Amino acid sequence: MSELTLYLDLLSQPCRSVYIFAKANDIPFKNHELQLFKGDHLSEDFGKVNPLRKVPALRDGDFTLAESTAMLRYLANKYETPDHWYPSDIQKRARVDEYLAWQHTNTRPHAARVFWIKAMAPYLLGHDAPDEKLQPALCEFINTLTAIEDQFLQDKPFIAGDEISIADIVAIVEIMQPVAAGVDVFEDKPKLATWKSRVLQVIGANLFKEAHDRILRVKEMEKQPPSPELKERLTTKLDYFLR
Ligand SMILES: N[C@@H](CCC(=O)N[C@@H](CS)C(=O)NCC(=O)O)C(=O)O
Repeated sequence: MSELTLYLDLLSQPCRSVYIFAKANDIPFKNHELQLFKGDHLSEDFGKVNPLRKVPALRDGDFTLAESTAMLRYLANKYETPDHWYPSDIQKRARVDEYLAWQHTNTRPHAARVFWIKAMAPYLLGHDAPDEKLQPALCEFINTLTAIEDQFLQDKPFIAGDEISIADIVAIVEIMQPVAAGVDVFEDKPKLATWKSRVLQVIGANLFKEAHDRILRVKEMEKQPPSPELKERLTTKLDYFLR
């Protein structure tokens, strides 16, 4: 079998999904760590792996792939992981696909917006973002959590039913981004908190902790101001979230 390389920066939500899935399934891979803050993804070499210059990226022999959800499906298919991760039953699989499609315009951007406003703004600007920017972002994110509880989980243990799937991994790592910024996401959300415990029970608390180690220490960044180059690069992104 060809050598699998994953290009990852575990500060990134989609990277953590792919990392956790590969590790939880004992899929052998070379971890090519990139540091987005150092601009590693802008190098010529990385451009050959992913011309979109985003992480995660995957190389399997001569084959390269972008987009975390495509990678999760590829790994599940190629390594024939236990069926529950990406079920062969077409209706269960459709449930997984439903969340994977929905999150692109819901959990992912809403969690990212809270993270950027609450954690990245103080780092880049040297002070908190105005509350009138944070509150609507939090509101939007909380509505997303309610939708996950009411529409996706309903009364099931996991998104696709009785067993964990890649949709649960994608959801939990997205939800952890605002947690890292200091938001008490699970307060008043007992259903979500119980679901999180179930997910951790399957993937293992140690793996979850290891994958989230850096992001959960992100507020420590504030002690050291960004370089002018980093500040310029990230401020463009912050402006987008503060729009
Ligand atoms: N939809 C893509 C998103 C990839 C993405 O946006 N990655 C971010 C990190 S979370 C990135 O590489 N950003 C670098 C940049 O935009 O310069 C996926 O799920 O893989």
